[in-house]
Amino acid sequence: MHKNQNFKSGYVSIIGAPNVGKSTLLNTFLGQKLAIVTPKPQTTRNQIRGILTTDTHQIIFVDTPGLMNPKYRLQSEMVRTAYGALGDADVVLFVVDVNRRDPEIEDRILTRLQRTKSTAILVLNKVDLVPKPTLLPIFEDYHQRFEFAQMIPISALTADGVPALLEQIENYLPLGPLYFPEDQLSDLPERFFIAETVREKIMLLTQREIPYASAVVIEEFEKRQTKKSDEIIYIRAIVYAERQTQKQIIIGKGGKLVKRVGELARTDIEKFLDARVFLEIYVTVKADWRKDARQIKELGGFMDI
Ligand SMILES: Nc1nc2c(ncn2[C@@H]2O[C@H](COP(=O)(O)OP(=O)(O)OP(=O)(O)O)[C@@H](O)[C@H]2O)c(=O)[nH]1
Ligand SMILES: [Mg+2]
Repeated sequence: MHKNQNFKSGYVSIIGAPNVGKSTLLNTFLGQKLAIVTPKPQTTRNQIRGILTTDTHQIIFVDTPGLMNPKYRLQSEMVRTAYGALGDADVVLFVVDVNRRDPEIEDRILTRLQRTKSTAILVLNKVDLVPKPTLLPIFEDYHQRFEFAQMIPISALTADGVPALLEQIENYLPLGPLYFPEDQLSDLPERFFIAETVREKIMLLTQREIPYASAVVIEEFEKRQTKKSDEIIYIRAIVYAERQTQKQIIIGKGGKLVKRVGELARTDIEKFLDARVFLEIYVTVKADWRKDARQIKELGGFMDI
């Protein structure tokens, strides 16, 4: 399967504060929606690996949870998970939002970067939101604080600058084998992405604490034949809330909200699986699951996959 002796491959970790556009960037690199994206911070809870293979290289991108000051157990697990992606990275993309900077978190991340051997590239994201001249002092500032291999302005949303960034990443990749079959998009199971899709819709349709107190587990995922012997994929998702009141809000009046979650999620899942889907969603309560290490593993589930 080795294409030629100049073939390059490696791990590229995407880190940064919450909401800076890390998951959007992963999706733009892949040209496909893999990681969920919402306007709310702390959307991503796990390492999301996406594989990009061309004739000359294979890159395993690792999207991570936003780095923050953790206030409860789930958040400390998210931070641990994010820093965990620094270890084996050949290249680290440190993503910042040029429109909204967070000096305290950035300082902490730079201190961590000092200790890694990986090539560090500064990615100035969301340049579509600011006038060009405002970028110059930002470049200057980072230049003083850390020796980045490159500093590259992009818009993950419009893909502006992303091809140039990809070219730089390729430059810093080591020679290496094809780690995964060339048509493989991720090494994570389909169930994970299905649960994430349902969680994305809940995050989008609910407010305040509910987006953060919700978790989704896929209990059943099975191919079935309908009476007309068409094939349909039957999926049962369980949504966990921390309180009875949250559960009621997620269900909504007459089941209206959960129905909408189901409709939106099903459309995305059908696209993702390229199949017809029957999606059933149950909502249940698991009090304070975000504070309990074992439950975080079960419901947030995938911390170590
Ligand atoms: N205007 C603009 N918006 C962007 C850009 N990149 C991302 N966004 C928006 O920023 C918000 C957060 O994007 P995400 O990709 O979820 O950010 P993230 O860094 O993965 O966030 P966490 O998972 O919470 O750490 C979403 O509303 C995106 O649409 C960009 O280049 N320009
Ligand atoms: Mg994210």
